[in-house]
Amino acid sequence: MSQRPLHLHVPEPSARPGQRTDFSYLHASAAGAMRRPRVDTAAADTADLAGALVRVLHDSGSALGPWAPPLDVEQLKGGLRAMLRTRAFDARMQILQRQKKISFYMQCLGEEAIATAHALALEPGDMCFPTYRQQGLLLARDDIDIVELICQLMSNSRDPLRGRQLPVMYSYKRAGFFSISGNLATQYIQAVGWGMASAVKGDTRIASAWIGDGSTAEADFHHALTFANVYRAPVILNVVNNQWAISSFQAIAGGEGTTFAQRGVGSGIASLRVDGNDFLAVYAASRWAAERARSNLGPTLIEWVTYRAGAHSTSDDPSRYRPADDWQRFPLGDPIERLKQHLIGLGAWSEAEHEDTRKVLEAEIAAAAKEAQKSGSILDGHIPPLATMFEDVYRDMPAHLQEQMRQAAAEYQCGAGASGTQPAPAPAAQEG
Ligand SMILES: Cc1ncc(C[n+]2csc(CCOP(=O)(O)OP(=O)(O)O)c2C)c(N)n1
Ligand SMILES: [Mg+2]
Repeated sequence: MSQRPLHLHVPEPSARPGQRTDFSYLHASAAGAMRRPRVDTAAADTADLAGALVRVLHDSGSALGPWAPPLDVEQLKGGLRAMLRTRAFDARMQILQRQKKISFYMQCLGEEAIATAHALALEPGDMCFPTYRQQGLLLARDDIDIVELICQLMSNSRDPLRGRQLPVMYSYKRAGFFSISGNLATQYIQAVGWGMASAVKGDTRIASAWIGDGSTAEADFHHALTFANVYRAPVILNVVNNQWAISSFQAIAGGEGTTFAQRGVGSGIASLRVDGNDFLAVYAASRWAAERARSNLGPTLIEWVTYRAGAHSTSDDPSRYRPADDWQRFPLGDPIERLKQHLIGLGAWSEAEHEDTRKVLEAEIAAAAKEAQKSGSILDGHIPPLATMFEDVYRDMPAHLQEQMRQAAAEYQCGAGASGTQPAPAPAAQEG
């Protein structure tokens, strides 16, 4: 028997700055190669789909195989526009953060297809429980005022959340967008609970839960899978595997040697591993999962394979821990470029139209940012009145809070309900 000392295995990415990542670990299947089972398939029968990669868009731009969805040209153009809008929004907000008008920002660069195509696959009334990287769920819609979104980011006097949430942690009940929590993974079990409640009430609305690769290491992820499986909750369990959790490679959360989708199969849940940079595959898999949930066939876990092209947040510098050319070399490419090539291949789009659309969207967002700044920013202290922090918890404010509000008003000379300039700007947020 061996007497050698024991040791642990600590997973490492294949490359660090200055080296070249070996992306063979992704095990990407060919476009069109994976079968599309009936929606009432048994969880165990999805094992092959949880280990491979469902893809529709070929490098040539053609849509291949049984997952190719029946979207018409106008819907495809709408999807491309939603992705371009999301990217333009992120780019502008990144600049505003560097100008110190926003304390903190998180981009979804390179991941735009996931939220925007998923939004197209849901029905009004369904409820998403997103993370901070699904702004595409909101930006894909025309009924969300982007000026209001920017006011939230600026924590200014028109911020609908009145400065109580970190920038990017939006809340839009009417758009089926549950308040984002800074405590990772909590929303996963809440989504399952919401879906169960919908079933208990005999409603027809389904839930969609969101989590990142790193956050699947939280206990809430596993609790959510157990409840979703046991009660066949009407929920889509999205896992966005963008390869990184700040500076931790996805293998550290358990993605080495197995996939996140395979965890779903092991928990008795039908699961798919899907190319998250392929707008058509994202839409098709989301529809498949939504149909299962709506037909009382239970939950579906979908691992979206993508790449976090930007920094984790404005507080992060990825050049310290990963090769700078990773995104250029990422085998699943850029979701916008891929859908663009598909539309050009169909004869429904051109480089010139693409450029024009990009410019129009950039102008729309620049104008919205200008409008939002009229309500101030953290630079000039035009933040919601201090007194508002005592409101909205109790219908009738208890005496001790009334007293604290009075003391705060005396201290800062800003009466209850008064609006206007605060004594000192809020310090810049430093969240991960
Ligand atoms: C419970 C908890 N632990 C740690 C953090 C700090 N934190 C914020 S984001 C993040 C990384 C999450 O990575 P992942 O789940 O892969 O999502 P991604 O940022 O890649 O979209 C960490 C560790 C937190 N907010 N909450
Ligand atoms: Mg991640």
